[in-house]
Amino acid sequence: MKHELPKLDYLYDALEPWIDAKTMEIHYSKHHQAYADKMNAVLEKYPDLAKKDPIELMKNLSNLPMDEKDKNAFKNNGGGYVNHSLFWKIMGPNAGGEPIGVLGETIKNTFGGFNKFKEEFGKSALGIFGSGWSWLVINQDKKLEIISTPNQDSPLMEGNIPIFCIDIWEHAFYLLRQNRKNEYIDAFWNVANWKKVDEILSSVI
Ligand code: MN3
Repeated sequence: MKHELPKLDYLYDALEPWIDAKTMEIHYSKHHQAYADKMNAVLEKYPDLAKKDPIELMKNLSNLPMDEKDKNAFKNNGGGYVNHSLFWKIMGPNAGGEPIGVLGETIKNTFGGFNKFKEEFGKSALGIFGSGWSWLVINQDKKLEIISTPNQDSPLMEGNIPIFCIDIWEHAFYLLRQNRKNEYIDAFWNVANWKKVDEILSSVI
C-alpha cells in the first residue's frame, strides 16, 4: 500500500505574507512528495511494514526488521513524511495569537507564560545548526518539552509525541527570506494554528 500526502487544508497562498505561495507549493508538492515516494520505495521491500501507519513505524524504528541501509533510508524519508504531515496541520490562515484551552494553560504552567515559551522555542529554532526541526512534544513523563532534532529525525524515535513544530530546513524559508532565519521564525507565530495544536494535545493526553 502506497502512502499518499495528507491533503492540505488551505491553499498554497493562504499563509501569505508570512509564508509565500511558491515556498508552500514546492515544499508540499516537491519536497514532501519526494519523502513520501522514497519512503514508499523502501516499504515496497517489506509488505508487512508497508501496511502499518508510518507514525507507528517511526516510534519503533530501532526494532524494525529492516537491513541497516533500508532502516536509515526509512528514518530519513519516513521521518520527512511524518514530520511534514504534522507541520501542515499546525499551521493555518487566520491563525496566530495566543493558545487557549488546555494547551494555553499547560504552556503557561510549564514555561511560565506564553511569551517565555515563545522565547525558548525561538531560541531552540534559531540555534539549530544546519537542517532540522524544533518541536513542542509530550515527553515520556507526560510533560510538555521543547526539543530539536537534526535532519528528518522524528521525536517519535525517542518516545516523545510531537504536537507542534517548525521546519528549519532552508527549503522552508530561503526563497522568501534567504539567510534571514530569524525573520522566518518571527513570522511563523502568525500562522501557528493553536486550535489544532490544542486538539492534538487533547487527543494524546
Ligand atoms: Mn521541509
